[in-house]
Amino acid sequence: GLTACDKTNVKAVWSKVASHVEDYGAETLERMFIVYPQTKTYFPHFDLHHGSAQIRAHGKKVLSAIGEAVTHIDDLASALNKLSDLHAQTLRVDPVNFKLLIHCFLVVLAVHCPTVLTAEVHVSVDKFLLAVANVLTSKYR
Ligand code: ZNH
Repeated sequence: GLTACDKTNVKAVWSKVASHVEDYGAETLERMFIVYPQTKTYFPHFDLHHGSAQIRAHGKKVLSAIGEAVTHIDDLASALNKLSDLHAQTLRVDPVNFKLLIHCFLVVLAVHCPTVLTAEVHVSVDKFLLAVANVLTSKYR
């Protein structure tokens, strides 16, 4: 599980991310679609070109949801309950894709917040995002 130190590290990172959720979210998704094109199959109804308003809006939603999870880091299961239902019952995103999204987000953090993302903080953020992904995929069966 997440240690007290992990939680402190994640909150410190989020203080840098919170005012950029749309930009960082869009960049995360754009990287994911380019580097792992199989992830595009979940978005047949989206305009996936560079600068797409749909990508920006969706990126903002995803990172805002992660921000909510940071706020409720001690109770991820209830904070993400509705999103967990949506991903399990309606979207049915293969869990492997969460790792791809997490990887792309870590790259975005490394690009935009290089001084914050020490190896130790990287570990904490990775653990936290895996915990979020575990909740979102916990109702699959
Ligand atoms: Zn998801 C949706 C979050 C992952 C796919 N998402 C969504 C939303 C949110 C989210 C917030 C919105 C909801 C509403 O509207 O209500 N996700 C999220 C998160 C994560 C995720 C936080 C991680 C961590 N997803 C994911 C992945 C994928 C996805 C990996 C694939 C690849 N999602 C999705 C889809 C959708 C969503 C498809 C729907 C969209 C539209 O709009 O249509």
